[in-house]
Amino acid sequence: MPDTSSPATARSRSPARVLEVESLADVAREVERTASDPEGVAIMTRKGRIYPVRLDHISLKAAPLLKQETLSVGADSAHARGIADHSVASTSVVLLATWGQYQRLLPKLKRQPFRLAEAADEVERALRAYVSRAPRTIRGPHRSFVVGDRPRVMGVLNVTPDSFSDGGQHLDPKEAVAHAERMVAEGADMIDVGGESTRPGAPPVSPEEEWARIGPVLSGLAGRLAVPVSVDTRHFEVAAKAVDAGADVVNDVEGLRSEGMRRTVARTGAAVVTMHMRGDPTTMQANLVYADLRGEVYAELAAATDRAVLEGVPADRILIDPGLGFGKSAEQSLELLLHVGEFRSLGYPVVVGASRKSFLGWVLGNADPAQRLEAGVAAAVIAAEHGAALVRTHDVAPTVRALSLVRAAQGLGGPSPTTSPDLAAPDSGP
Ligand code: HH2
Repeated sequence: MPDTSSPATARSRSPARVLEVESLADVAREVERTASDPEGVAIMTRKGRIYPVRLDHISLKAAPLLKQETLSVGADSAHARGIADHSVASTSVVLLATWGQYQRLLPKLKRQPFRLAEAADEVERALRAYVSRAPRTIRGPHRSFVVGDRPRVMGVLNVTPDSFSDGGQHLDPKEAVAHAERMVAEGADMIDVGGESTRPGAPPVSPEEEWARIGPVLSGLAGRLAVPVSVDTRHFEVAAKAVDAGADVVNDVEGLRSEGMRRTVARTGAAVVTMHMRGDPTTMQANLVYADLRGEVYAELAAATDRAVLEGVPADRILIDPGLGFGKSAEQSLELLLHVGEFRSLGYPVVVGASRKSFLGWVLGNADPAQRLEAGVAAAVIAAEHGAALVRTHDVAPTVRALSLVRAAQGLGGPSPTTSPDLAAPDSGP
């Protein structure tokens, strides 16, 4: 295409405008505004946006077949150059297709050998999960809560002497309860109570010590808050006692790695935030090498949640978190934040904790967590814009105010009546 983008180039009478469309509903609205035939709106909407989907471990036999099938519906798929000369045994693939093309492609793939049927099921599942913006009610043992209706805020209550940004501030149970009430008054939708710092290099705390810190706070909060309480712990003994004391959510920064924790969560009926971290806080920053950061974090969260579901944790009580700053460099945390919407493809509500973290300090060139407020709020806005359901923050009031703008922006369009994102719907269009 010759470059005619200079403003000096003579314009036609009708200047062309590139449209910003994120969802199929956005596409449908733009098509409708042309006063298009109503039947045509649905057909054309399915063509209006490409959903790139990544698959790994596609075999040498399957990849050319996949390419052929995607081309046959007018789409395409990228794979390793070595597939052509058989110099690789398998490849990663990026499918490049519109919704309508997937509607034709997936049934074809389901009839193909070499595990392409399985791949088609996976793609279908990911696409459905990714586009779904339906609110969900999550049931805890004491109360239910809704996510996905608007970006929600989890207020941090660290009852520790050494947390990286607020250590020692809420050690007195009375003060801690007052701080929780203050955060709820500021608009927090959940309070996350923790008794162990998990900052890089933090010394581990025994379950007994941890409970001694948070037990009195949880008792003090019981029956006082209009929002659910979550307990930020790696210890199943602490999680069990906290649920008994009124917590509805277990926030496990070790991502349900421990069998005891999986059993406790299944037995108590708690909801659970499954966060990604390699190693533990003393070791996690020692090895920051990922061949494919987002792919590996995603696959490890998929494995962790699959295992939990197999062992009795209901899928509709699970939330996931990519774990910014936990075994990630600043650049890696930023990459995860900017692509956090991808994690919606797993089908679980996504939690993001960026507040005051060192990757913000890296961007700002400052070492003081107290100087990271605006960047933390910006990170919360980015996460919410990308569809995070819950944002974990120390700075509730400014975050709630900022997210009310995201909520307003996301709510402006509303769903389009003519768009069905159902992949199973027969595709009448070309
Ligand atoms: N970050 C921290 C602790 N818990 N839980 C989830 N789900 N996601 C997070 O990003 C996350 C978390 C670290 O922050 P903080 O609690 O303020 O620090 P410390 O671990 O030093 O107490």
